[in-house]
Amino acid sequence: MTTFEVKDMTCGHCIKAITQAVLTVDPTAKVQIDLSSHRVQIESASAETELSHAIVKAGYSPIAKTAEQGSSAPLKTTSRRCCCH
Ligand SMILES: [Cu+2]
Repeated sequence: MTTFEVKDMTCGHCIKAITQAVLTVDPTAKVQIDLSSHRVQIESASAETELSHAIVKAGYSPIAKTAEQGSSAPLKTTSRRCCCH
């Protein structure tokens, strides 16, 4: 289970975009998103870096939440903003 915090995920469109991005990397992945806490939980055989790259490509800033090291710095996003902005 990989958990990301995605602060710039703000609406249903964001959820759809992120889910699509993850499924592009791994079509068998299970994606659970909690909009109020900005959490994206992914059950996938793919590496965390692959999943986070896919989310970044979709235009968001995922922060990996790993048990060992807490949170890492957000990855640099492209200039594209969330669909709501
Ligand atoms: Cu949105």
